[in-house]
Amino acid sequence: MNLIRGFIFDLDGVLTDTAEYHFRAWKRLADELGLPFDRQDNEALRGIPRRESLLRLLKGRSYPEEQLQAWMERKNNYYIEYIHQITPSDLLPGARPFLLEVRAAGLKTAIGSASKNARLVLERLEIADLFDIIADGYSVERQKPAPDLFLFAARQLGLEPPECVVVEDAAAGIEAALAGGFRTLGIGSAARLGTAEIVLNGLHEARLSELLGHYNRSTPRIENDALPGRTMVDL
Ligand code: B16
Ligand code: MG
Repeated sequence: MNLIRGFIFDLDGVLTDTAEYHFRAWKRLADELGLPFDRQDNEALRGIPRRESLLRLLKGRSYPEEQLQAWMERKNNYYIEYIHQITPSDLLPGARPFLLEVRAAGLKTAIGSASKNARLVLERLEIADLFDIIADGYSVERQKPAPDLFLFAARQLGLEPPECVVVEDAAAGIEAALAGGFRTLGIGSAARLGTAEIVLNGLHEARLSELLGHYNRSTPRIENDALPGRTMVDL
């Protein structure tokens, strides 16, 4: 059995909540294009890369590549405008203490985010120095739900997938982690993340010793089949 030696954190939705800023930026573009877009539509874009998000917003209608690029750039400019407002107070509850606890325990830490703006967000949050490596929207071609980004992160850390816990808020991210053979910790609703080994409402509920106790004494497949979406209380 592999002991846990590292944690790979998704960024948006796990360490900070940029979903609101993505919503405002997509909404502004959608309004300009006269397209419907609400918060529910935005929820479905969690963890989904920029291009795929735009295609969903356009509801399958096809446009020339230059037009798509121009709209993506416009949305991203709006998004960057919003994320410049981010400060360390935008870290989600429990994020910093848990990161510090993981590092103090001698475990490795990585970011595994689909976002091309991940570095800027980490700088604004003032936590870039808490990660050994950063895997972001520039690191691999195939995005979540392909496992490539997390495999890239594990390789950079010098670890095997079963030695890493992937912490994710998106179904596409949990799917990617499971496809790569990683251990999984879902953040958010169990309805959305039921295939994760453990699901918590947020990192404020995470207790490292209990999590390690769980991951280090079990194998992922048995847990996934038998105990989908366990909470900290069940451990
Ligand atoms: P960008 P994560 C994802 O980040 C977001 O959840 C998703 O909503 C966004 O479209 C994607 O990054 C791409 O972001 O436009 O900044 O490159 O959850 O993987 O950290
Ligand atoms: Mg996310």
